[in-house]
Amino acid sequence: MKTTITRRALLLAGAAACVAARVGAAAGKAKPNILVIYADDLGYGDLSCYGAKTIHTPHIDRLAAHGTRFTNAHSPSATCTPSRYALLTGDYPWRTSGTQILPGDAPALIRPGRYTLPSMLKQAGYSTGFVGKWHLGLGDGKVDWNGEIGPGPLDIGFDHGFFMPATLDRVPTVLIDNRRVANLNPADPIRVDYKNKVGDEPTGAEHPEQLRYGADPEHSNTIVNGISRIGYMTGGKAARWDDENLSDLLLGKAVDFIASRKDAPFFLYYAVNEPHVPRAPNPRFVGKSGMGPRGDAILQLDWTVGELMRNLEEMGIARDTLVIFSSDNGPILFDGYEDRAVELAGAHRPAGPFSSGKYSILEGGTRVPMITSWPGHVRPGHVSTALIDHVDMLATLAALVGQALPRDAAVDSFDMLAPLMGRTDRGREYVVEDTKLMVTTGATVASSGSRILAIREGDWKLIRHSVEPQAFHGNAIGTRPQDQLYNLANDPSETTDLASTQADRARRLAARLDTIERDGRSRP
Ligand code: NG6
Ligand code: CA
Repeated sequence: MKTTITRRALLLAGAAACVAARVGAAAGKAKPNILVIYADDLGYGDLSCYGAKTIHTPHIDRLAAHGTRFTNAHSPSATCTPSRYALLTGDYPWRTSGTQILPGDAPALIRPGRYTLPSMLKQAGYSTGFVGKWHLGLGDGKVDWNGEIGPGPLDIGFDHGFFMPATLDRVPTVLIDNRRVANLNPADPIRVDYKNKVGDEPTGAEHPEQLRYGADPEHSNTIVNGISRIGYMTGGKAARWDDENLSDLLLGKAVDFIASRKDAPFFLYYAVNEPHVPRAPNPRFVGKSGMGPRGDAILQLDWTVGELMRNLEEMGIARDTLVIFSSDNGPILFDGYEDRAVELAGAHRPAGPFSSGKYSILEGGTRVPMITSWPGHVRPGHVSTALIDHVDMLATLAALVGQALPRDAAVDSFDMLAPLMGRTDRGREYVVEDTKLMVTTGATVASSGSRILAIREGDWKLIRHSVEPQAFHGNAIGTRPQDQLYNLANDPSETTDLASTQADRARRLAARLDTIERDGRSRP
């Protein structure tokens, strides 16, 4: 008798738990694992699921087939640091003046104690990991690469980090394991300088014959693995990454993190490098795209995504994991290195139907591929037209895990959970697009260009006037001394300026952009 009651009680309790779990999920309080895969300079047109014909990305296409693919997703900015800043803080990057492409020795941009995407998830009980490209600054001023490095990811909510300080093309070309450079031999200390040469290692400017491909003056400082970089470094020989194997190494670290945390909810921010310059994919991808190193790097990225998904399945957690795949800014073919990306592109349109790409205020700068997937939760095989921005990730994921945002945090982040799940195509009413150019002086880049903003409301887009240069590394910036107005519904490549024929609309949009800027916040 006793046994029966116990069994019945257990059954009832079990059923109640199931219902509670389902109710919780319906109320947006489920706690899936969250895997954000953030590509670097991948364009809207670079994937076959987004219409690329000459490049095939079967693994990412499969993610899209099982999930929702967005056609109106925007990165917060047309360059890396500002987009990542907004992704992690929920604030528009242009609200803070120093939010621009950072040198490899810049201090931490997101200061300790700041409310961030990882700190929010940590409060919600997640273990929080970061693997890959940082590029958000480290330390308080001058970083000592031979000691404890901080503040950094571990001080803004990540409890684990294995990462590159800045970009593939910037020194120091070493990896940081939590707070210390990995594999550093103390007898061979690292020194870094962005102005003057340190040590006696060859530079690209002095020894172009040692390079695997030529580079422009900004990328012609210290040579590491036959590739000249931005900035000078010496020492740390054993700690330097090996470009061809870096992607595999980071994948291994991402999988290790997942494997060690898979029994409780985890958040992994996996910031891959492909197809950012310098492109040096693993030999198993070389020559496979027919488009040179850039295309081969995209194949490497696709394979990497496939491996991650395979690992999630093998660990039995694919059904409990929300995957969000996107890119930090639009594409660029030539970005300082003569790797023949321009010559070998053929008919490939890296920004798809949009104009320009990275650095640009035109749509190619920030209209990026974005795919979400979570079996049983994200609508499968759906193509969503919802307008959404990576700045929304903080409020959206907070809604998912049931965390309330403090009033003064994530001031531009909107709860886009329903569109993220593919439940509705109603997204934001508007997004603000952003870019900030650099002024180059000799071998150093002095980031002092002005901020260029645009507002997109529905199909309409207003680009605010600016006197910035017209092109950077071959990509049109899209600025003019007067405001420009485009209707993206029938003019996605922004060729017909309607500012004078629709002056009222242009004025109204310009005023709205001014208000969003002046108010200091846009989240209600
Ligand atoms: C620019 C570099 C470019 C790239 C970019 C950052 C020059 C002339 N160009 O300053 O090669 O490194 O910074 O790219 O130095 S991003 O994707 O991280 O924003
Ligand atoms: Ca980038």
